[in-house]
Amino acid sequence: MPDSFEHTPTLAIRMPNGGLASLAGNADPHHQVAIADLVLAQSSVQATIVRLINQLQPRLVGLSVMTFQRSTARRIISLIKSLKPDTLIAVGGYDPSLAPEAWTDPSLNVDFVVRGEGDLTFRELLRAIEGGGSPADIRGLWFRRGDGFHHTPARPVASLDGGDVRPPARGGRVLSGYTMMGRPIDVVETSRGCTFDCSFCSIIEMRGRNFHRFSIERVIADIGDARSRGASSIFLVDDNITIDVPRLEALCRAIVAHGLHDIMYVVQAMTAAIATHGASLAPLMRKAGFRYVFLGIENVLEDDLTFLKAAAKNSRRQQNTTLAAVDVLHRHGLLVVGGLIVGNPDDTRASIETNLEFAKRYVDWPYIQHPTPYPGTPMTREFRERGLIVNDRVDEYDGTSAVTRSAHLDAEEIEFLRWKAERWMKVRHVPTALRLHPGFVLRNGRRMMAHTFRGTTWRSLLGLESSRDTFRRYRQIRERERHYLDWPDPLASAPPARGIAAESNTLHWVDGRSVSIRN
Ligand code: B12
Ligand code: SF4
Repeated sequence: MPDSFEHTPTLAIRMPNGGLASLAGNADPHHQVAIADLVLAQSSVQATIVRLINQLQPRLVGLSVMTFQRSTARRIISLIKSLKPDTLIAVGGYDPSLAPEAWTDPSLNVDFVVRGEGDLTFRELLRAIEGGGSPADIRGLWFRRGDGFHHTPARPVASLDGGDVRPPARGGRVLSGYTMMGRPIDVVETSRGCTFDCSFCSIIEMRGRNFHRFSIERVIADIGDARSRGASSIFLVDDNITIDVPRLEALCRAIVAHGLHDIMYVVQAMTAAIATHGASLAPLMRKAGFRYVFLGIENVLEDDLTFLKAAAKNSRRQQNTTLAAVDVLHRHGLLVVGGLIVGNPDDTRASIETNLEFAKRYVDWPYIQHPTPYPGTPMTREFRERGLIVNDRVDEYDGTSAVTRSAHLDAEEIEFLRWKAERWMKVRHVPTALRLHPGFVLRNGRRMMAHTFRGTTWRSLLGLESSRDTFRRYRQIRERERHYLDWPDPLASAPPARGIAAESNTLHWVDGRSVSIRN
């Protein structure tokens, strides 16, 4: 998908989608697989799709979709079908996995919805298409037959140590330009899953509470493969690599032993694990080339942490570990990307400002979001029950658009508070960014600032208009940015699929149509 969001502007950050390379690596080798990460062609999405479809004449196109990318995905499918009507369409990733009913409307032309991990399901699907087999025998699949969608039992999560899930095939990428502040970047997985159950996170509904590891040898070979293709920066996209700290330490040692520590690593981590093991872990990470650690702080107030069910992963002996984690990382020269969530159901202006103040003082790069009701999360149910969801346009579910209100503040006010404070936190990171990526910052600093402060005019700079006016202009710009291609959304005139009848075999659309589901 081409859709990006506020904290990863494509001017500075364009990362590959790890799921797509994994699918390519797990297709049988005689297939020709092309991977098109459309974030690399954000300003020419339509032309790029037309070119690729005409050149490659694919038998099947698969799309990897997050919830906020739904509308773009529908447009892309419609465009592909107009160019080559016999193309089979598969969708996978978090949104189709957790809201498959959103993909079954006949006007969308989706043939297959792959739920959960796709590596083996997709491999078997290609075999079935090729050999005339029945999709009914493939686990983890919804498929169209006649005018209805049928589904097969869920596929158990893969245990990653047996070699069933083969390494990614990066060679299939047909677009170029992946970057993290000017450094070529790639993504590598070392494990999948998490044993926690934070209420805002999709992981539990996606795959249950479990943790599976790839062998260190495989991870090292995978990093080597990424480096041999030019990567000098790697994002470890594990759901929660800090579930097994001794293994992370072993990985750091192996990175150094194999001379792969000239790469700059970025990783996501849990504050309790870092606070507890940081004294030994952080120096090892630094030695191995880790630089930015994305800390899932979520919130610095206990009531909010309880609501987010994130207290367990952020506490040690009932004490919040955030400050200790930030401190130990800083002492060892690591930079903190601070993941916080503001706008929870009972948040007041003061509680949001406390969190923003914390971010201002302690984190190097803010990654502050609003609670977003993604399909299937416990948090979504709670927001719905309390009647706090004010926006059901899922295209705006990008994490930085507030789509829920709190008991005390409306959604716009919540977003305004974050937006106003966060821009200046980003400015404070400029000297560090200049030190780490001098060429990139010197070349692009002005454009980066223009992006961060979009909506600002001379009038706002001179104080001739209020920051609320600037904010409104920013939101209009952001709204325009969401249109990546000039092609109609096939569902634009029909209401989106909602209202799934829970235990029934028939999905009912709001407009009265229905599709049958076979168990
Ligand atoms: C790493 C990561 C990121 C990285 C992305 C780096 C990159 N380019 O890959 C960063 C930090 C930048 C990021 C940003 C965002 N992310 Co993110 N991210 C993740 C994370 C941790 C892992 C994703 C991953 O790469 N997994 C490894 C790969 C191999 O697995 P996978 O993608 O699931 O793919 C497998 C299956 O899903 C399936 N599959 C996937 N696509 C397809 C396609 C087809 C055709 C088929 C058949 C199968 C299939 O098969 C794959 C192989 O098994 C997840 C999950 C989590 N625990 O939080 C969230 C997650 C995916 N992110 C999410 C969101 C919302 C975002 C943001 C919008 C906001 C945010 N929370 O930061 C932004 C948007 C980014 C953008 N496009 O602009 C949500 C999605 C929820 C939803 N319902 O849409 C998740 C689930 C987190 C959550 N909130 O619960 N993210
Ligand atoms: S610890 Fe991280 S990956 Fe695990 S449930 Fe919480 S937010 Fe999701």
